Amino acid sequence: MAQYQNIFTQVQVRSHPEMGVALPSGDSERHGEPFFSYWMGKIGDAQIGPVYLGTTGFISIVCGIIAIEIIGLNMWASVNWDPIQFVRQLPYLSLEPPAAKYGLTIPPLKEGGWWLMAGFFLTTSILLWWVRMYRRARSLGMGTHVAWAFASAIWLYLVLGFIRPLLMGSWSEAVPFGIFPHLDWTNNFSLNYGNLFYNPFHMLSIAFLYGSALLFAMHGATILAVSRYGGEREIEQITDRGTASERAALFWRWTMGFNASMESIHRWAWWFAVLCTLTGGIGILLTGTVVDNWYDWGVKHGLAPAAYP
Ligand code: 07D
Ligand code: 07D
Repeated sequence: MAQYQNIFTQVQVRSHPEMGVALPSGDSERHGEPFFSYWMGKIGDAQIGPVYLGTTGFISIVCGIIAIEIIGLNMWASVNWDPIQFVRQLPYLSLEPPAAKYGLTIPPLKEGGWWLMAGFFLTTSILLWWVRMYRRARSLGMGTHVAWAFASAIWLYLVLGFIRPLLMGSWSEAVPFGIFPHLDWTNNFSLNYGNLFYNPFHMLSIAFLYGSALLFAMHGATILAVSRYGGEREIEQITDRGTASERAALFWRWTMGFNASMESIHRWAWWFAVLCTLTGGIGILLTGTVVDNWYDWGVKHGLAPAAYP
């Protein structure tokens, strides 16, 4: 019985490496000699590789490396090229966007120019990675759901660092590159615009964030709980509902009267995740452009009390 109370993967497949389906003509070759890793097998598939690199993948990685290089070297320069201080202070170091006086113009390198350049390469890298995901899915004859979910995250990223700063007329509105500095930015953003908690889109985003975690926990737990009946073989369970799927459904109908289906649970998950960053991006876009103070907005619309007691 105990072996079914599993939270780590129990089964590792070992055979000849699976090379994958033939790719359409025009696609590049896959790279690397596949090998097996016991420890990766504990958390996923034991087979590593081959990897598809392709043109967009390659340019994306190059742009990503350039961005990280610019950010890292600027941070290192800010501690006078002291390697020990660089490591010690890394979480606090920052590459800041240009000052407000530069608006949307191109500032001198040391006063935000490097930030602009890093942002350009990071964004190019992320967008090309999106293209790669879309194209790889197409080449495999899959739907493009992963790419569209990623697009929702990219939407929030672009609102934070590009679209909203454009609308506000200044790069200074954008997020700095840095571990704690970007948290300070987040805190200041909320303070500057009258408490983000009163922004209904922040509320929606939080509900979808928490909802995503809840759904993920429920789904993960349900499938593990019926894995003794083969419940993790979800595809078979959709077309031929075996005892695992039936029990999983019955469990939720017993406990809360309603159950998602083997198919619909994944739509629930997709929509919750996508809506988290989609609504979030709307909330950030409205801030400072349409609404200057969310607390005042809340008072006006009967959401917040007029004065704290
Ligand atoms: C677990 C998948 C793996 C991804 C990881 C992130 C980098 C950055 C640093 C080049 C869930 C890799 C990190 C490549 C390297 C430099 C300087 C995803 C998983 C492990 N944040 N944020 C983090 C980013 C924003 C906020 C951590 C990115 C907004 C708060 C990490 C972006 C606001 C907290 C990080 C971004 C905001 C964090 C862990 C982009 C509002 C935390 C992330 C591109 C949304 C937490 C010290 C994680 C923390 C944290 C990365 C944007 C708020 C460094 C790349 C501006 C309140 N953020 N963040 O696990 O511990 O994601 O911070 O938009 O408390 Mg952030
Ligand atoms: C950042 C999407 C972009 C990421 C991309 C990934 C790489 C790395 C890595 C190779 C995360 C690119 C990846 C480059 C490659 C490797 C390893 C998604 C991102 C494209 N808030 N808040 C949210 C809560 C407060 C504030 C969302 C809670 C305070 C601001 C979320 C609380 C103040 C912003 C959320 C709380 C404040 C947010 C983010 C509680 C600060 C945003 C959703 C309990 C004092 C963002 C509308 C997300 C947003 C956001 C949660 C409090 C400020 C739901 C639970 C009041 C400025 N907050 N918040 O998925 O959308 O982010 O707001 O107090 O911008 Mg908040």
